[in-house]
Amino acid sequence: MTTTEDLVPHVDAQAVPHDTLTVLGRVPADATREQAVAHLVEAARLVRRRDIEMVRAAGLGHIGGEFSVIDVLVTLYLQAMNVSPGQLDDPERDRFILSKGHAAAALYTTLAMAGFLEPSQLETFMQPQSQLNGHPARTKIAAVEASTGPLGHGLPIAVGTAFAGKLDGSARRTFVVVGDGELQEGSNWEALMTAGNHRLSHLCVVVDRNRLQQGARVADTNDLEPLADKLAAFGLEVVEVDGHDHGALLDVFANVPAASGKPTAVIAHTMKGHPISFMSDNVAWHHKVPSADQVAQALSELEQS
Ligand SMILES: Cc1ncc(C[n+]2csc(CCOP(=O)(O)OP(=O)(O)O)c2C)c(N)n1
Repeated sequence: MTTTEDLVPHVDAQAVPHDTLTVLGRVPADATREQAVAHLVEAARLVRRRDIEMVRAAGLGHIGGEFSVIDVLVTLYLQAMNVSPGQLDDPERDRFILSKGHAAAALYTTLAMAGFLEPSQLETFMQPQSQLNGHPARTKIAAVEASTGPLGHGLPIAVGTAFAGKLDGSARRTFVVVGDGELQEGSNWEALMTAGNHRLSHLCVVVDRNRLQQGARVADTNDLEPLADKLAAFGLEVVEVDGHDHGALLDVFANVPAASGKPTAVIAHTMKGHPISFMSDNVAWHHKVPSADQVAQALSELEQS
């Protein structure tokens, strides 16, 4: 990464063209598997379109780690999780926490795609007085279950949430997404130890294993491998999956809680910036803001994807 690439350009939000998000909503209950996957693929494409426009308009954001996690978010909110906009006061709803809170724009866009936010609200992303901060705040958005941003906090909150569900004898599940770079924070391992020890079977920890963090590869910073063995040693049921394969993700999430009674750890192998050619697996795109030409190229690639 060069200093020039890391500069945040000044962007006139009014001058940035954007689409209104087409809201597809949840996968219909009577959809075949093929229809469900097609629905999720199209939703993820639309979410990525809107996300990159939002980041360009705000002049801020974390587009690389947003594009790596969007397929997971869309699969959870549009099909796998038992939660809908009318259900936010239902104690039995499934819970979701985005521990890698810097990917907030991906969460907001997915929430809008699932009907939890008005598409017009997305236009306010990171503007003064907006509810849509650069990191999600539970005091501002009803569908956000936990405020996150400082790495290493969301997973411990999720473990507490899942523990509460267990004490209640509830069937509700708690899903949490952590970044792989984030897993270098020790608080995560304390939380994982608790989850394993207390056999929090209704907890599902998804690791967005894109192998990049801010400004470096994870392996060159503090290597996590052997990650699956470590998670298993902490008492989790470990599954590895292609984090961009909606069908495979559906199967994995349908298996939570695991028959073993252990919490589930899903290592979702993803690519930062996926599927944009100039962003994919490119360390420069952690929080770089695309130029107008780069937005146009990305939108054209998404059109063809
Ligand atoms: C405690 C803390 N330290 C540093 C940061 C700044 N920061 C934001 S994102 C990031 C990299 C995170 O890497 P990873 O979890 O792999 O996220 P991804 O690459 O998927 O975006 C850092 C260091 C932060 N948000 N919180």
